[in-house]
Amino acid sequence: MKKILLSAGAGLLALVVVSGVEASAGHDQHTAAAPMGQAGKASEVTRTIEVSMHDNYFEPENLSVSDGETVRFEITNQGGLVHEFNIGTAAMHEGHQADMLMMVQHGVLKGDKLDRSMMEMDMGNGQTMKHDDPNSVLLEPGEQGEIIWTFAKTANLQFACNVPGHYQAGMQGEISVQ
Ligand SMILES: [Cu+2]
Repeated sequence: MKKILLSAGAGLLALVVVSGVEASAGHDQHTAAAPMGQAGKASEVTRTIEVSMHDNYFEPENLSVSDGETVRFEITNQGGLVHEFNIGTAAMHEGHQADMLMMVQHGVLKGDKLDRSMMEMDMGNGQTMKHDDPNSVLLEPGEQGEIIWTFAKTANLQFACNVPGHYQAGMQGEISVQ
């Protein structure tokens, strides 16, 4: 069976949404329908939201945005562990948790450290464990990241950390799109 190694986030999302099957690499989020919105342009940003990540919760706890709004998220990891900020539906987060578990099993993600050189390595099947999709950032303690996202009306949209155990511990919040 062909098993996906972290095409992660949006690439995975497009394929999951469209076909409901496991993806084989491929980043076709630009061609596939993207019902939850899409990567936004800096020139279209109308609001900046600061998000801080802790062990194991987000601040703020929930978000409210408008349909069509482009938001810049400035994300800071203030915790002592690696955390992710990922925009997706509940089903997408569940799928991404399997990818992140693989990152832990391969030693790419170790508690408070990310082996970024290992994320670039070919896993022997032409795929890598890269984590570079536009709907997600993965940060070590103290690191900062940014996402620019244009929202579309979506059911069950959430921001979440899919590092194993963190979602279940409470690292998830609702994004209501008005
Ligand atoms: Cu986390």
